[in-house]
Amino acid sequence: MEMARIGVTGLAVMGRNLARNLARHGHSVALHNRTSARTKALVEEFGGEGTFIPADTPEAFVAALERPRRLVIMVKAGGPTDAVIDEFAPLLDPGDMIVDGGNANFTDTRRREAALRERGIHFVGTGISGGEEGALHGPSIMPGGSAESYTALGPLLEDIAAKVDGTPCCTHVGPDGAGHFVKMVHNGIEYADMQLIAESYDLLRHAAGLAPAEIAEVFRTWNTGRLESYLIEITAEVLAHTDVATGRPFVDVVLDQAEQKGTGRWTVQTALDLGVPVSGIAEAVFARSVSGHAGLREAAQNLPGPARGPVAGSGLADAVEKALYASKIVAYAQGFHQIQAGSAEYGWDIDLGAMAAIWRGGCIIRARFLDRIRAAYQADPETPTLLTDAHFTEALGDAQDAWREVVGTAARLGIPVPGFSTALAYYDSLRADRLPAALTQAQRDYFGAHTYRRVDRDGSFHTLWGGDRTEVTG
Ligand code: NBP
Repeated sequence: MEMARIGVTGLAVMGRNLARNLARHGHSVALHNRTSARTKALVEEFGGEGTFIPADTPEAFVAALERPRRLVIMVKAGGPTDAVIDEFAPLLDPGDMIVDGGNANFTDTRRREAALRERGIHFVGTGISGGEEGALHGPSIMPGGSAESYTALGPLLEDIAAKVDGTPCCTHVGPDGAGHFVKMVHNGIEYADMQLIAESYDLLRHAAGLAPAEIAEVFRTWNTGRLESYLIEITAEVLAHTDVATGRPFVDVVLDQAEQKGTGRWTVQTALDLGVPVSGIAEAVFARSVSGHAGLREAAQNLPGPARGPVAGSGLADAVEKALYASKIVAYAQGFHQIQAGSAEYGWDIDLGAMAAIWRGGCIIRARFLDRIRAAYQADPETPTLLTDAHFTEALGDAQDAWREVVGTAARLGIPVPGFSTALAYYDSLRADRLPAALTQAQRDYFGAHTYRRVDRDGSFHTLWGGDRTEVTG
């Protein structure tokens, strides 16, 4: 009987395209899906693309796999993933590998990895970005799990990953949940990037007075420069599109209420637990949340605001480009800070430059810019923040006047720019010689005797606020 090098269970859009990608690269693929109609449909439609071995039952599927077995799960994250693991794990032997390519929460991945490790099974939580098209033509792949499992899986995953300058957008991220953690932060950064692009559009529309088709041209131009990226490219496409039914700009017929669920929210929740200020990602998640509160927005429709009208001057688009680039540097610096903190907390030893390298292609945030980040970590792997890398410091310095102007203009016109504003506030907070946190600490000591530290000597202190205000050691 012919054996398969790898198997995929869960053949909805992602699993199906991943299986096809593997087959197109010459790997024989065993196929399984809870509802076997999907398995049949795949073989009928795409059977000619490579060697597929369809299986109707978990037993037949497992029996079709070469040893050690490589089994990829591509089902809905959460309960379904646990259900599939419970179904398949008893059929596996020590040394076999289960790859979870779904969008799992990294804490679930840590739990599953620990439980399966006890049985000698490698559980490889793997972040996969690039959506449906990426899964078929080359995604960015972020596998966690043991280094041993990567030896067996890496060559296959690198084969099907996107390539940039001949380098696969796939590398072993680190043990247990590291892969899903990095995928989570990737998605958080994606939220921030999209929010900054949305604010740029809003400013060009309502401050510069440009029409969507004109803004599409601005984005097309930006896409030939340092902002070149998939997200900028598709923004131009969307803005240039006209709604067939009404003849209006497509962006004007789409309901302006976004959802925030899953990975963006997890990124912020995890950042709070780790104590990492990812304000750019948080503002992006909150911006979607605000947009979705239709009743709240309706109730606030008549709140007073300034008159809105296009501002004079043709330099606004250039200023917005600078503000966007500077804010983007901040958002990415915050995301990488979170990966650094997660890596330290969980002992993952993640190579930050390698993460930037595997995001250069295949994934939603793919961009020329990521090569700069890779280079920054190559120059100084221990850098506490990307902002102090020479290239980024220069770009921020060059952008800062325009950045402040743009945030000021937005405030004057009543155009919300939470992403731009918070990025600038973060930048100014890090730069500040003194922060008003000193006053905060003093207040806390006043009402709660929480103590404070002093600038001029070690130790903690408390002032007897209710008494004679002498200072005692805390
Ligand atoms: P879905 O997330 O829509 O899941 C559908 C698949 O899960 C089907 O194969 C379905 O089987 C299976 N399934 C469910 Br639901 N419950 C099951 C259970 N209890 N036991 C066994 N199988 C079960 O598919 P998708 O959009 O292809 O995404 C797959 C994974 O990849 C998800 O975790 C997703 O978050 C992740 N992801 C998706 C994208 C994307 O762009 N779509 C990108 C990156 C990652 P059935 O056919 O029998 O109902």
